Amino acid sequence: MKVSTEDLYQGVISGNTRMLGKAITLVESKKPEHRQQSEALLKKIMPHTGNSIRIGITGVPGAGKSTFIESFGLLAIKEDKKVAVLAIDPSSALNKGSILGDKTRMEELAKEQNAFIRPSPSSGFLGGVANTTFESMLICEAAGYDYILIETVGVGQSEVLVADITDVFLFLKIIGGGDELQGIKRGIMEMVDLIFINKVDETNVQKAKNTKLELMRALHFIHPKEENWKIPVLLGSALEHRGLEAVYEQIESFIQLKKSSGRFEEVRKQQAEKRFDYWVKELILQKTKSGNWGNQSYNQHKNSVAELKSNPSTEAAEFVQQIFKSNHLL
Ligand SMILES: Nc1nc2c(ncn2[C@@H]2O[C@H](COP(=O)(O)OP(=O)(O)OP(=O)(O)O)[C@@H](O)[C@H]2O)c(=O)[nH]1
Ligand SMILES: [Mg+2]
Repeated sequence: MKVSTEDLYQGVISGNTRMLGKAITLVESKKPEHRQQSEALLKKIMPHTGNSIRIGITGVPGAGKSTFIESFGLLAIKEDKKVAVLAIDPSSALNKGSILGDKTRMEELAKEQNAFIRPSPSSGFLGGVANTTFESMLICEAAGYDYILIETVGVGQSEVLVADITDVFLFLKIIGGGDELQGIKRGIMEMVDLIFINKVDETNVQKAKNTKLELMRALHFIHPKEENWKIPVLLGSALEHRGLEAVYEQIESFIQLKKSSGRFEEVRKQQAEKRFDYWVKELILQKTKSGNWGNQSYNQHKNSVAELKSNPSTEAAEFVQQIFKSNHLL
């Protein structure tokens, strides 16, 4: 049964998790009728958004991101905070069961009244399909969550996408394995605000300290994203709940610093601008694909590019020119 925008709105702002789930499903939907309701809902909730700390977590597959989120989430809940997790499930496009896998890994957190865990299929996150993680995050904020934790897929563009919508970007590293092995590109180091070396126990603490030194040397050559912030490299174990308090405190200090310098607001404004551009491109492309442009259809142009008969930029320029002309915009 269709739920009205008003009911969704009331449900979300009163913190009803069933309605929160429905609202997220709505913003994730690509159906035109859902898009319209989704925008109406987002418009209504807007005054209730913006009050969380948005945390992005990256690291190679298996680094312990989900385990970290669970552990960190439990700690935040102990501090009387409400925690929402938007986990991007990398393998869900291939294997539907894996969503459950990730959920199981956060089973302790999932039991908590003040936690909300939402796995999203990565098929809706990477590639040519619109990603709506930002909008899902706004809905969680309207529902009163203090921390929003977003796990990246750890491949391709997902780090950039998550870094572009969060206030703090955390990098989970495991001991050993060269930087290339861990997929650490310089670009990632430039996005990071805090590093946590995970899976540290008494058997490998010396190796972990060496890894920390290497990382600190590497950081020395990187232009810091925030002035006056020295990127902390912390050690611990997400599984055994060690070292998480220090992460929690450092995040608090980082947010304080950004707020007092005005950077917190400044970055959020820049992120909102990027998000606007993202949607303009996305919506124009969608309309362009489905629109009727006389004999100049999107598919005709795309096919001739696919057949390697013409160069993509020339074909796109001709097509766009045609659209604007047919609408008397030129
Ligand atoms: N020994 C040890 N194992 C850990 C620790 N943290 C996570 N693990 C284990 O590492 C494995 C991978 O952990 P996940 O939390 O699923 O890692 P992830 O980065 O979310 O993995 P993907 O989502 O597949 O990229 C699991 O078997 C965890 O139990 C830790 O601190 N110590
Ligand atoms: Mg995971």
